[in-house]
Amino acid sequence: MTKTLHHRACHLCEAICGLTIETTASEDADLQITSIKGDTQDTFSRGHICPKAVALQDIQNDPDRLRQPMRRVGSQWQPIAWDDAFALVADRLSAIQERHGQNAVAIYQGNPSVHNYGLMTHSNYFLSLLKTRNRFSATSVDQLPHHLSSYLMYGHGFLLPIPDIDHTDFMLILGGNPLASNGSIMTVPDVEKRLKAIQARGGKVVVVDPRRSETAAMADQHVFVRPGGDAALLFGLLNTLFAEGLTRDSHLPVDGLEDVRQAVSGFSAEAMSPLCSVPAAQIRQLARDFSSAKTAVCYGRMGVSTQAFGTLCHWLVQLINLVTGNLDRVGGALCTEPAVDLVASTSGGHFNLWQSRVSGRPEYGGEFPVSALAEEILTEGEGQVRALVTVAGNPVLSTPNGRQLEHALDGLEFMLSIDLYINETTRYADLILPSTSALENDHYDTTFNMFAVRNVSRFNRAILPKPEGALHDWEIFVGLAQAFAARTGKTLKPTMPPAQMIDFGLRAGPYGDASTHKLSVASLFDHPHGVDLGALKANLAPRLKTANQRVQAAPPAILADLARFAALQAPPADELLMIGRRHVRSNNSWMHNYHRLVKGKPRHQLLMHPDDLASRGLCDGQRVRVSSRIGEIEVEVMGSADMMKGVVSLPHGWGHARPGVRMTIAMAQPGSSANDLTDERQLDELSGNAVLNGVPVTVAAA
Ligand SMILES: Nc1nc2c(c(=O)[nH]1)N[C@H]1C(S)=C(S)[C@@H](COP(=O)(O)OP(=O)(O)OC[C@H]3O[C@@H](n4cnc5c(=O)[nH]c(N)nc54)[C@H](O)[C@@H]3O)O[C@H]1N2
Ligand SMILES: Nc1nc2c(c(=O)[nH]1)N[C@H]1C(S)=C(S)[C@@H](COP(=O)(O)OP(=O)(O)OC[C@H]3O[C@@H](n4cnc5c(=O)[nH]c(N)nc54)[C@H](O)[C@@H]3O)O[C@H]1N2
Ligand code: SF4
Ligand SMILES: [Mo]
Repeated sequence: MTKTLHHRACHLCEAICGLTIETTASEDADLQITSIKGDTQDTFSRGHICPKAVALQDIQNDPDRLRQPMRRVGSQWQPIAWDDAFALVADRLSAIQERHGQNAVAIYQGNPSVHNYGLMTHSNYFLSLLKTRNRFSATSVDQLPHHLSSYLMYGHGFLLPIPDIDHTDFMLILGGNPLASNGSIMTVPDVEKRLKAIQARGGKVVVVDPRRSETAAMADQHVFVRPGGDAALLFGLLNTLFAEGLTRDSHLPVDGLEDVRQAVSGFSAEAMSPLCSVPAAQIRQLARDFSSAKTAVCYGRMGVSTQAFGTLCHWLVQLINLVTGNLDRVGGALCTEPAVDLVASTSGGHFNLWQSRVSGRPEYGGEFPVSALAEEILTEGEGQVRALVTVAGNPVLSTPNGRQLEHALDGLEFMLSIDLYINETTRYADLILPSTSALENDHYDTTFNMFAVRNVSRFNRAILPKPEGALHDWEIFVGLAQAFAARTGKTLKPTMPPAQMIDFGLRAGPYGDASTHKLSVASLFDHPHGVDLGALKANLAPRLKTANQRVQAAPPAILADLARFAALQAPPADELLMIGRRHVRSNNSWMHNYHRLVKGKPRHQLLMHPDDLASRGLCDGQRVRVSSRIGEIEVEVMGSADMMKGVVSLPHGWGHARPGVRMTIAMAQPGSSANDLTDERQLDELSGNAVLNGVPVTVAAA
């Protein structure tokens, strides 16, 4: 028996923790993973991991995980050879496009598309050949408002200032629960340690959340906010900063600040308080505390992007950092300078250059909001979607009105899924193409190094051999592109493996050959624990991509959205709003099939304040029916004094009891899908991002 230790990162979530993985080889068995631990020598994560990393071995060994292409014949799945599968896709998609036009094929790209470098580097090699405008992704159920506000203010959707968590004296968190999520658009392994360090150096952490989340519980102050009320709270803060003279000049070149001051002049803390259910005095004090801290940073995440004023929220977050002098400042919010720099190598983006066929929703970066996907399939007429390609996504469980989407998928002429499982979405596919598993694949994180709280770099080598007959995601896209090009007579540009692309990116980047660090893929091989490229620094001014290289504080598209906000009414007294929740042992919809993560008591109950239970005559542990405009589900309710009154919390990604799913462990403890309640018509109208938090519901005994 030979034991070997490997060092590479986990890339299941954004924290990219370093792992030490032991494999054991013996003569009579395949190479086995015998232990997964945090890598204490990792320059960035310093030994931190969460329970999901240990489950990497369960993904590897899961008998339900697909290991060869599968074709659906009636209700049966049959293996099919790769070349036959590629030819089938080329035939079906090209025939549909010949008959109905290019837009008749739609694309949905899910979350792992940014967690797996082969999907990052090569999906467009195939997908761009389809030349369809019907592109969708998980971005519009997530961080679209971050990109849009950055694009409009700084000229590039990836110029996302990150909290300088290691140097700040005051961290104001709205709608993020990094203790469960491990941080998002803030790549920060061991976030708990770093938050405690703020407190240890005499600083403060304040959390704004309708639930006393795990992060709120460790914070110095927790502010309950009505779901969807954050724009009002943030307006109240900004107004107070101006009105009480609490602003500080910025070193950045800025246009439009006077327009902002005027635009928010009516939004006093007193006027905003009824809309967010935060007392005016508390809003004013928060503004004073924030501005008087030596350094401070305001950070908003999922809870504030997936709500009706998501883009206004993220614009306001930027402005609060800007007018207090904390934007582009150590201890405030800083842009990264990653070794492979997507800001330098990609165009800034575009917005609303064209609109979706049925509801006229705006494109951002060439994608429509995914809330419009089902209607594009279901609405007859010229340009109707007849075929769908899903890549690493499960929109039935992750996008609003999942039941309507299921109905739409059922009527497609052809569906291709590139995925590891037969799940709630892929069970509708005609063909599923599975890639190698994470540990059989190399990886370089082009996405999350963009958001990291330090500039770091690491190349992760595959630690298990590629099984015979298996293909990496990138090779699947190359196979599809070649077959489609051959079938349609298109010429295909040559491509190269992802590692080679990364090597070019590293050499062209700020730490590349020309500078002293001399980063390249080969040089990173010598640093299995990662390379630390230093703390974040002020760099925004020279990186601005706006036409005049100045920060645009008052983009016209955003100012135009203020009228929608101004029409907002105070909520009715009997309002009940649903929000989401994440748990550290779960990961969106697809990691419920591993016993070690789901064992113990269920974690997918509806949380409700005890007073709200009592007023409905309900008791803890009872089965309840939750209804919204679009549907109803049954779940177990759990009383929780951590909930704000008038708010219930249900995690998404559950609801595995659907016919045809092949995920044995997940199906044994299925839960119900929050997105059978979320409403595809409830949007941040400006960006088209879905409202997943603040969904009106009623709850009654089942
Ligand atoms: N109500 C509500 N809904 C939400 C959210 C919420 O908070 N509340 N959160 C939203 C957010 S932030 C997101 S990001 C979305 C996620 O939504 P999706 O991206 O649609 O869903 P996931 O559950 O991440 O599904 C990932 C899929 O990728 C497959 N997969 C995993 N690894 C690989 C790989 O390496 N290659 C390939 N080809 N496939 C792979 C898995 O089998 C799974 O089918 O959900 C959103 N939906
Ligand atoms: N364990 C685990 N980790 C994950 C994931 C996972 O599914 N599980 N998913 C990954 C993905 S795809 C993402 S995008 C990130 C998300 O990372 P986070 O944004 O940190 O994720 P959440 O835990 O959903 O935190 C959202 C918080 O917003 C609160 N909230 C809800 N509505 C409102 C509101 O109206 N206003 C305010 N102020 N707060 C509100 C919720 O109560 C919750 O505490 O997590 C990533 N990490
Ligand atoms: S926090 Fe957990 S899932 Fe995320 S990268 Fe680290 S070990 Fe992996
Ligand atoms: Mo996400």
